[in-house]
Amino acid sequence: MRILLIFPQLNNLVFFGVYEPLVMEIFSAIAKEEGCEVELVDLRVDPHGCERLARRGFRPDLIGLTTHGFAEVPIVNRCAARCKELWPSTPVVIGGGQATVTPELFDQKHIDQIVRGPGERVWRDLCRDGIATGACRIVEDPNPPRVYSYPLPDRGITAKYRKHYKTNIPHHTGRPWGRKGRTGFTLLTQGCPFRCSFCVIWPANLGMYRKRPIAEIVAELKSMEEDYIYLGDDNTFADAKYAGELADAIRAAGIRKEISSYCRADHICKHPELLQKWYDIGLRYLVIGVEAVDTRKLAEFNKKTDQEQNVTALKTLREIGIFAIPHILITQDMTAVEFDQIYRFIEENRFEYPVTIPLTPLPGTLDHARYKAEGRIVTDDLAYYTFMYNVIEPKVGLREFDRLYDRLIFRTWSWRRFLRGGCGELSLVGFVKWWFFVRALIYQLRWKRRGIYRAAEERMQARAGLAEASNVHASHAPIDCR
Ligand code: B12
Ligand code: SF4
Repeated sequence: MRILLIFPQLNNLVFFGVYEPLVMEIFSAIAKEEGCEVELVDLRVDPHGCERLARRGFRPDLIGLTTHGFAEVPIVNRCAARCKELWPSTPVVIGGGQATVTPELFDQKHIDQIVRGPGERVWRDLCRDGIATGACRIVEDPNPPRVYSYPLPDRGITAKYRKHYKTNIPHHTGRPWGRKGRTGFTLLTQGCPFRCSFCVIWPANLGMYRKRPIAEIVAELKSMEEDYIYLGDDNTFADAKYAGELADAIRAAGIRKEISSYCRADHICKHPELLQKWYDIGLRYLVIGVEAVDTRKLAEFNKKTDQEQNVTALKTLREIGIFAIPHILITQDMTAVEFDQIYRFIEENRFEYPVTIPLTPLPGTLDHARYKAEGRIVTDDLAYYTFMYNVIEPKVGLREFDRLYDRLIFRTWSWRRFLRGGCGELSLVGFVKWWFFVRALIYQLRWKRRGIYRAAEERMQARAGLAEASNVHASHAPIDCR
């Protein structure tokens, strides 16, 4: 079979870089093992790639498309429709986290099969047996393997785009290894054993947490030419024994890379020696899900951590020499005082790259179900679900919330913080870049937020209309004489 793999464009300004389409490299390797011929188009860097292939006379027998996130749903639908224009008789199959949580949002007219959850085995079967035609089917692997195993990703298929895959975050840290540039991307695990209320990872992976065989990871890291590796896992260190053995194997193989990954605060507190071990083999950046700066809120998120663990984990990372990139959720119940608390936390901890995200209720999460039931979601417009906008009715009102949020960002990237030494090891050049960048970003957000305010006004009018109608209805309602 001739297979076409497509990675869609993303719906947003992605300021931290473009990472290789790993899932497509994995699927290319599987397809080739099954004797297929494979072409890949990464629409992020090659927007007219499909048209070019069609002009060249390329006719695929099967098209595989991945879905990334909620904000990409219309993009994926447009892409599937375009594929059907170019190749009307070729089946289109989609899969990925978003296909898993909201298969119903995808355009079943132009999509022949939607795969939910882990897809490596389903994909192999498709490459081997082809796809049954007829109405769109939603399928999932009935018995996904407990171990997440796949062949060495086919990085030859992305060689033509390779120069574009790099991180944009300038590591102007003054450290010898600090630089920006070419980035490799891989995974050690898939999914997460925890159940945080705001998080889409566990629904997107059907609740599973799967680890890759250590030998497979070592072979892959060895084969990767980049010195800087992004581990896109969600919870790399959940199994400390496994993570420890993996670090030992990486060291024994003589692999030396600069690594960034993700970790929970409690794992760091329980196993500081594990983080030291990973530092020794190159772990330098760790996104840590701080989420909130008080324990009550962490309990509301079902995060299963507390503020003391947050503080201890950050201290441990500093001592080891790993850069902590904290992710902090800005929730809609926050008052001005709580915004100040977040700022103080950022300043006290001297973070180089703090990330403050308005809580975004993604479909599939517990939070989405909750806010939907409470009628507090202001807009369902997917363009606002990129972790940059507030789409829930806040306690202090929409415009005031946004004002407080912008103020937090401006204070975070203020000369005051930098000159007081509050930006850690961030260099002057690095700071200046961020200073300009966040200002441009906030002005762009302000422009786009007008759509949210309009949606909120329409909702208010609709509510007022409904209330009026029900009053009229009540005054004309026949008296119940029973
Ligand atoms: C890598 C990544 C990116 C990359 C982009 C993708 C890339 N390769 O370059 C970068 C870093 C640029 C990025 C950016 C963002 N991302 Co992102 N990203 C991820 C991440 C960490 C990994 C995805 C991935 O490639 N996994 C590797 C593959 C192998 O695994 P997989 O996708 O699960 O695939 C398996 C199955 O799903 C299935 N499958 C997948 N595709 C297909 C296709 C077919 C045909 C079949 C049969 C099966 C199948 O089979 C595979 C094997 O089992 C995920 C989190 C995660 N761990 O999933 C977040 C994630 C997808 N990103 C997310 C977000 C929000 C963003 C940002 C908006 C964040 C921000 N504010 O800047 C940005 C911007 C994106 C935008 N809208 O503009 C959210 C999406 C939430 C949602 N549902 O909307 C996620 C889930 C993170 C999170 N914790 O919430 N991201
Ligand atoms: S936020 Fe982190 S720990 Fe919580 S469920 Fe998501 S990936 Fe797991």
